[in-house]
Amino acid sequence: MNVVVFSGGVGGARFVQGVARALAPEAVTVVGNVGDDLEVLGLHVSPDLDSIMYALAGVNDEERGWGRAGETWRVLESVAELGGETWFRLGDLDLGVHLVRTQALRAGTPLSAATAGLCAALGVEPCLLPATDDAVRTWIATAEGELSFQEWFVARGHRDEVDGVRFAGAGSAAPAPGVLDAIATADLLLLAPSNPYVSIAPILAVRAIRDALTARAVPCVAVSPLIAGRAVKGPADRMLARLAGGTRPAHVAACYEGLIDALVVDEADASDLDGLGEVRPIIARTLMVDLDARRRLAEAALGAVPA
Ligand code: FO1
Repeated sequence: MNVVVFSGGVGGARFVQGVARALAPEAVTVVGNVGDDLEVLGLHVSPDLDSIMYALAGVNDEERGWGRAGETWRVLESVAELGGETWFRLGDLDLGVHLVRTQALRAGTPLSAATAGLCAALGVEPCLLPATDDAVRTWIATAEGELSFQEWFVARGHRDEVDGVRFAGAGSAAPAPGVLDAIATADLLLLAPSNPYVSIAPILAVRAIRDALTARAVPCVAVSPLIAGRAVKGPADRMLARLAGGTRPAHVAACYEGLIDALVVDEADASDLDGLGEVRPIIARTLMVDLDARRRLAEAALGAVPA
């Protein structure tokens, strides 16, 4: 069974780990969000691609949720001493990835090819593709004005309430090579339990990707990022309450109108399924505490396709 998973960073990466354990690696393609990408200290950083890549390579930092396990911060200390920018923390091991990627991009290598090179070097077997090789960047409308994604998320700790989201560059962005082929040959499409507004929406903002999902001939299953109306981490619950009018499963499903056939919801939400319409609920334990829990959650979503 071939599967394509659309994923953001931390939560999505954990789910992708489960999918990669439930299936043969060559059956899995992950399409990652690039709306969070930014330049730090002159280097191109792709936080969501890296979270997925590190998780699949088994070198991710479990506790922090982003970056590499066993990280050290000597370069950051030196940057701080020199008065450089330290608001976005790049660890020493992580910096190696940003250096190699940035050099490749400056030499004209597309982000998808640079990502493939990094994944191969780290022994990642599933195929990891950026949604696009073009620059799509997420901007957040707040009462303080429009903020770049990482200024809102990291520098300001996503405290500002969100009035709207914009994906600069999405209008003219093309899917990265391999994305549409993977969708066309998939038996199942999965939307990871990532933030619908800032992790999955920037992927779907690439018109040809959204069109391919709308015209799908195979099931598409989303996994809700909320448990009993609360996000495990991050601002997804606050954003849904403000932008979708609530945090029930029906509100999550509404974010993906016309794009999903089933929604995996937590056992805690099993009695709150009104308003799902055509979307079939799949009840599972969605808290991804360890690798077993991630695999079991993936298997619940994969169950949408008869074996
Ligand atoms: N998140 C933070 O909250 N603070 C950071 O300093 C930070 C640095 C960072 C460096 C590399 C990387 O790949 C991710 C990093 N993240 C950091 C996480 C990341 O910005 C967000 O979790 C995602 O963009 C949201 O998916």
